[in-house]
Amino acid sequence: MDSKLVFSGVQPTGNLHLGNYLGAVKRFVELQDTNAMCIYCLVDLHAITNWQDPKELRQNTIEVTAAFLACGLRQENSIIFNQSQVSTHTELAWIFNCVARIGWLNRMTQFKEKAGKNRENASLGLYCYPTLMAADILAYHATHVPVGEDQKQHLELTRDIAMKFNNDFKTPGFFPIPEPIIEGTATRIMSLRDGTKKMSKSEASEMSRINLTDDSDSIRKKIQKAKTDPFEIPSEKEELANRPEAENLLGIYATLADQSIEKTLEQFSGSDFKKLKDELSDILISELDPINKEIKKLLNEETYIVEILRKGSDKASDISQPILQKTREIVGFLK
Ligand code: AQP
Repeated sequence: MDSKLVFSGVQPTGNLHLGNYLGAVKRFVELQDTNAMCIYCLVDLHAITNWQDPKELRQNTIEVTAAFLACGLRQENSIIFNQSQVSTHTELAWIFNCVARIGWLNRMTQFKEKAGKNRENASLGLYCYPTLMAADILAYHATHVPVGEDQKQHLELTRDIAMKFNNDFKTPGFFPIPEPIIEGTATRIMSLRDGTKKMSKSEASEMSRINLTDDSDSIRKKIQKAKTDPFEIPSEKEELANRPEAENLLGIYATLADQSIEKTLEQFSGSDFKKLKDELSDILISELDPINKEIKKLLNEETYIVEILRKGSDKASDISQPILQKTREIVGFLK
């Protein structure tokens, strides 16, 4: 086992989409297959920062776990668990609420985007989401965090919290300063309907995203209807500036074909979008079809999934409880 300790989480707020898969879960599987210790969490406490129907939250937790397994995560190699089943996260989050500064939280762009104009009516949980995320990561002394580009600012806040805690309590190095892993051509997959917006579970239009549960016909239909522009595919990367939809589709193709954007442009330059869309549909279907079939199979095995989460939560508690106890001592709480 190498010295890396990897932690990341996904909200069980709906079906995972291509952005979650390429930006996060596929990376999780690659890291699992190195020698690093990997801990992956279904962050249901984060999910409830926006109201969730209780039945749907439960079902989504099962479904996203099934998607994790179908993508290749294995309980033998990674700890897979459910955040609300491990109380360390909320206890540490409270301590971090007292370390983080309001000014830091006020700068978080995701809160501004998600709260929108009706900020006064957003939940307090949505506002302090990043301190809970810091607790998720630091409760395990995680050193590396694979995430999509949208989580970069929250990771920086986690680093600031770790540094301030270590400094305030004169415990240098107690919390490691975690490194984000935001790499590759798929750190920000954009909506199929608007290349300036990220692909997201909460976007109203189903046509804006490819879900891991989509069958081949829906994948083909969504790609055929994806927004494009009237120009042909260029030969140079620079010519993609101001063509966000073209850049997005080519980026997805490049990632799935495991090749550079330059090589992808060479392959498609001078052709219209039909050729790109046809080949993109084919490559997407060959990647996602086995995952889709496996998710369906696993959804018939709910007891097995619930058991994986329970065992994972026990292992996660075993690692994070001693770190919480040490943190309590450092802060000055009685045993
Ligand atoms: N479009 C994306 N491209 C690349 N990576 C992405 N991620 C999310 N969207 C993209 C990454 O997926 C991981 C899990 O995300 P999440 O479910 O915890 O929350 P999110 O980022 O808020 O995802 P959504 O789909 O956009 O949900 P809503 O609509 O509820 O906000 C993270 O590592 C994230 O970076």
